[in-house]
Amino acid sequence: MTPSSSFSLSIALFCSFFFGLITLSATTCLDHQKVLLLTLKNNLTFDPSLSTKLVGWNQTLECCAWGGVTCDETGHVTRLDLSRESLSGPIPSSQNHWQGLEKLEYLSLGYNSLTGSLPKPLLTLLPSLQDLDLSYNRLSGQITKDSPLRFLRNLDLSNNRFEGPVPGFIYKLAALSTLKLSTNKLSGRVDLDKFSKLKELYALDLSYNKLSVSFSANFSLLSQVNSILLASCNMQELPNLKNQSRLLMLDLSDNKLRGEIPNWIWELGNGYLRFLNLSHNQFSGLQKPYTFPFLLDVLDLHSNNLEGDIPVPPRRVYHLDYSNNNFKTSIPVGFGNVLRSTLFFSISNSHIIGVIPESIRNASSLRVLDLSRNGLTGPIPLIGNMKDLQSLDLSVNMLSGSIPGELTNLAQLSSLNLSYNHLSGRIPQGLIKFTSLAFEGNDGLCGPPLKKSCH
Ligand SMILES: *[C@@H]1O[C@H](CO)[C@@H](O)[C@H](O)[C@H]1NC(C)=O
Ligand SMILES: *[C@@H]1O[C@H](CO)[C@@H](O)[C@H](O)[C@H]1NC(C)=O
Ligand SMILES: *[C@@H]1O[C@H](CO)[C@@H](O)[C@H](O)[C@H]1NC(C)=O
Ligand SMILES: *[C@@H]1O[C@H](CO)[C@@H](O)[C@H](O)[C@H]1NC(C)=O
Ligand SMILES: *[C@@H]1O[C@H](CO)[C@@H](O)[C@H](O)[C@H]1NC(C)=O
Ligand SMILES: *[C@@H]1O[C@H](CO)[C@@H](O)[C@H](O)[C@H]1NC(C)=O
Ligand SMILES: CC(=O)N[C@H]1CO[C@H](CO)[C@@H](O)[C@@H]1O
Repeated sequence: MTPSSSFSLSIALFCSFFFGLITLSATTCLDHQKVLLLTLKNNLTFDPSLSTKLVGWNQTLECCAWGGVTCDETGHVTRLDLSRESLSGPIPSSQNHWQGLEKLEYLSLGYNSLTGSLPKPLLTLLPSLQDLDLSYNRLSGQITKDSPLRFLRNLDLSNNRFEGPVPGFIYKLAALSTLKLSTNKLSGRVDLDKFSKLKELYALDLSYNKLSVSFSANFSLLSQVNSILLASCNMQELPNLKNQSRLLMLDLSDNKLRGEIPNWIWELGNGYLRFLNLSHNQFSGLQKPYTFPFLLDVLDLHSNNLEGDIPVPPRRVYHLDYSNNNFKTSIPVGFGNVLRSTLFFSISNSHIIGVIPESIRNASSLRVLDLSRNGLTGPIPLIGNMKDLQSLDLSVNMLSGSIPGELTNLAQLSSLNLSYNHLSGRIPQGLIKFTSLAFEGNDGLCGPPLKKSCH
């Protein structure tokens, strides 16, 4: 490219940018779009004192400038965001409210208190719709069986009360990228194989319904899938996910999975897995050898039947839940040294024995530490340096010795439970703000808040 041609190119770019701006700011909404929106407003129930967008829709202002409304350069409404607008009652269901919004690409009515069913016009009369978000409402009834919305990319109906089967039209939405149906009352069988035809699928969430999810032996989703959330889906077996090389989030909690956690699971996403929830299953252990992915920051294995060595987590983990298992081993000596950036650690009720390793002191970012209901022995370690600790539960163990005065340094501590151990001596002055329930069941402890005085 010669200097002069690149110069004229920049002029051209500059002009188109400049005039683009002018047309954008000069956009006025078309009369019929304004009439449609005002009719919609008149038929929506909302609390004017809580509304920030709808409340300002009126004749005096130009409708493309109304809160929650975006138009294209021809004055057609393209985006309508009425989330968190204190809407209640049913979604207007007459054709007249929706027909004519033919350029609408994005519609959100999420985080309101809408009731009633999903009006058919939403799925049939908005030919350009790409994103539909009705999450966090109280919508009920069945989801319409079919829909011609060929361009739909993101559908979020989560956190409502929808019932009946997952509608068949979903598997025909060729552009579907994100599907969230979690926390509803959907029922029936879902064959995961049907999702493998969706070439654009990126995130799938069917959790917390009454669904029974199954799949064939050669099942595989497209490799770009990034998030698979199938909690409470009555799954008896692990699907083969070995090919999911982009997976960042996997939730298979509250299913009926058993046996060893296969070691391929740690290789999902090519080592980029960030979130794994396998809690509330019947897993008995981790298949060896295994290497946790370095980037894993949430690992939830609670309420399984894990036995044997306590797995040493990767160093970035900030939420680690091993509670309600059956380890019957002791916490490895250097365990605290890998929890340096961990905020939450629980291994409550997991048949842990031995002493609490001194290295726990190095887990100094912890906000919650729960080692309750185990067979731990020895002293309470020195953890006065955990300046963010809010909750410490060491109850129902066999810990002995006196309560370290250091505990009074924990300025953020709002919940403490040392009850039912073999602790002795005077309760440090700084801890008397906690009730006697935090200390009961230790025969050797004395002084306030306990009634027993020290001699
Ligand atoms: C119309 O809405 C604007 C912005 O919310 C407000 O300032 C104005 O007072 C309203 N006009 C009428 C007639 O309600
Ligand atoms: C799985 O295998 C069956 C037959 O064994 C075949 O009909 C089906 O198309 C396969 N599915 C996929 C996703 O490859
Ligand atoms: C995984 O991907 C490879 C390569 O793309 C393919 O050959 C193989 O059949 C896939 N495995 C499954 C179970 O789909
Ligand atoms: C893991 O799943 C369980 C059950 O579905 C849920 O209660 C828990 O909050 C999840 N854990 C995380 C860290 O999200
Ligand atoms: C805590 O961390 C420090 C600094 O990394 C290290 O020197 C020390 O040995 C650790 N403490 C324990 C008990 O492992
Ligand atoms: C401490 O744990 C014991 C045993 O689980 C329980 O009875 C008690 O209420 C708890 N105390 C507090 C203050 O939470
Ligand atoms: C169903 C319903 O409430 N329809 C009303 C919608 O708003 C228009 C006025 O804009 C009324 O005429 C309808 O009765």
